[in-house]
Order: sequence, then structure tokens, then C-alpha cells
Amino acid sequence: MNLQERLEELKAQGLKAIKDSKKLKEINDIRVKLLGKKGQITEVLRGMRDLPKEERPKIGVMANRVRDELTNAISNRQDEIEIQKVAQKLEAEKIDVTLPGVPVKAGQPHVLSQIIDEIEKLFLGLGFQIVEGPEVEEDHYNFEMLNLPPDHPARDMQDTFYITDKTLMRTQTSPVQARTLEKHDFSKGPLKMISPGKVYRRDTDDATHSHQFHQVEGLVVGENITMANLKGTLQLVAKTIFGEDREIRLRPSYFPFTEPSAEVDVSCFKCGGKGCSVCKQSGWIEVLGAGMVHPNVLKMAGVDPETYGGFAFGLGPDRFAMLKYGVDDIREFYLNDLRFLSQFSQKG
Ligand code: 2NM
Repeated sequence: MNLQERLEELKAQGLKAIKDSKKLKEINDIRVKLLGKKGQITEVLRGMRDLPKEERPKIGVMANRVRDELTNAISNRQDEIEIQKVAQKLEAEKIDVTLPGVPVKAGQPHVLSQIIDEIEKLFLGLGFQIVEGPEVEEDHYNFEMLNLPPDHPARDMQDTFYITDKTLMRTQTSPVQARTLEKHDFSKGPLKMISPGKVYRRDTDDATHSHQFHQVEGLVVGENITMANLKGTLQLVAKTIFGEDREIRLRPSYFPFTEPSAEVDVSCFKCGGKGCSVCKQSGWIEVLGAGMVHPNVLKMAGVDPETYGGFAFGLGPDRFAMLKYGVDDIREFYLNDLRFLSQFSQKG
């Protein structure tokens, strides 16, 4: 085979190999094999020394043309492979922005928080302040200031978690009210407040008793506050939580911190008052305690009962939620079982 034939052969083989190559590494190997220092084309050029002088230019021109063609083919194929690589990467990483999104699972406030939030919203709308206070409380504020005498059964070790002789886990949120009443400046107007929060009683937990539960207590003290104001306010609470058609009634009762005192019933939200299993055929359900603030409570807080007076009430969000949603075991609220909690998803 003469050099000319050899060049034709190398060109044909080379172009085919270049065309078939799939990777940059492969094409680089082809380049070295053909055009490198010890490459096949280079070898042909070296072989020209053995040719008669007059044949050399012709073969030289031809060899250069073959080298240029192969160089071009290599460069083109390299570009093609490069572009293909980018295209494959783009294809693999493609995202379809028109696909519907994956919804994020949203939780909701605890059912007791939902009840408390609703009550807070109502009272903020009526111009009340929301006041929080310590859960570890002084005996003085929890009992003394609220007209609970030292021999009152609630003060027994049996009924209260004492921390020391003088400190305890609050059994009601009224100590927050005693603290606020004591500081209130009546020249700036009446005191209107609610105090929501956790309270503690020494109790054996069962379906209807829990050693921790919640309270929202309300207090209004000012001039010319009457029991009619109390009834109108509690009417709103009943309608807000249990529905627009609810009525309330007051029955005489006793609390150490109010005189007179009342138990407050709401007309049954299930039967509307006709009598059913929820209201035990009475048409009414007991939901609140309330009364006119005892003069002793005012005096203890440094407020003159001759000039100022008012009403107070206490309600239990746990009891409200049990009634409203038919929960038959108070302990459910404190077990943090999502199968229970997730049933109270909020609307809107
Ligand atoms: C109740 C029932 C009746 C009450 C009284 C006071 C205060 F601070 F004025 F003395 N706060 N809350 C009260 C009155 C609480 O819970 C069933």
C-alpha cells in the first residue's frame, strides 16, 4: 500500500471512529492515536522522507488536508457530545411548574386553645383586658384575697398542691384578678378583665376529673355595675360558644368571693330546651359560676365597696369543649393523641 492509499484508509477509519464515538474520553483517544506525536498520520508524514523528492509536495498537501479534516471532525464531534451532555442533564432535572403542588399538612390550635381564643376575641370586642398571672401562686392571693377563710375546705392539703407553706399551684385564676384589682387606678375608669389559664387541684383523674384543667374568669368593677350587666355579658358568652339561639338562666348558689352568687345554665344546644339525653331531660345545662363581687374582696384589694362594685364569673374551657363536641373523657385533652386532637380542625 502506498502512502496515498494509507492516508485514504486512515481518513476513512478515523472519520468512522469519530462518528461512532460516544464519550469525550473516547474521542481524545482517537485524536492521540491519529494526530498525536506518535500518531498514525504523523507516522505517514515521517514516511515521506523515503519518497522521491518530486512526490513529496503532493503527499504533503494530501496529508495536511487529511489531518485538517480529521481535526475538524474531532472538534465537531466534541461539540456534539458536549451539547448532548447538557441536553441530557436538563432533561433529567426538568421540573413541570404546571403540576399541582404537594399540600403541606397544616395543624390547628388545640381544641381548648380554640375555645379560649373565641372567648378572648369576644371580650376584647367588649373592651376587656386579658391578664395572665403565675401558676405557682402565693396562698395570700389564691385564698386570702378572695375571702376564703383559713378553715375553708378548698385550702386543705387534700385539695391543693402546696409547694411550701405559703406557695401553691393556683386552684383558680382569680388570684390574677385580685392582683390586678389591687393595682387598678379607678380614676381612669372601671376595671374590665378576663384571666384565662391553667389551674390545678389535687384530684384523682377520671373521666370527669383532671388534676389540671383550664379556667377563664372575668371581672368587672366600677360604679353602678349591676347584676343585669352580669346577665347580659354571660348571655353573649353562651351565644358565642353554644349558638345564637341560646338563652341563660341564673340559679342561686354560693361562692366565698361573690354575694349574691349564681350558677348559670344555658338552654340545651342539642334539643333547644325540650329535654334530651345531653341536658338530662331538663332543657338546661350548667356551664358557669358567677356573682356580684363580695365587699370583703374589694376591701382586701383596697377598693371602697361603698363607691365601687361589680360582677365576676368563672367558666371552664374543658367543660365547654366536652359539651360542645360531646367529648366524654376530660383526660383526652391532655393525652396529646393526634387521632383525638386532629378532629377539631378549624373552619376559616
Ligand atoms: C367563679 C364564680 C364566681 C370570681 C370571683 C373573682 C374575684 F376576683 F372577683 F373575686 N374572680 N372570679 C368568680 C366568681 C369565679 O368561678 C366559678
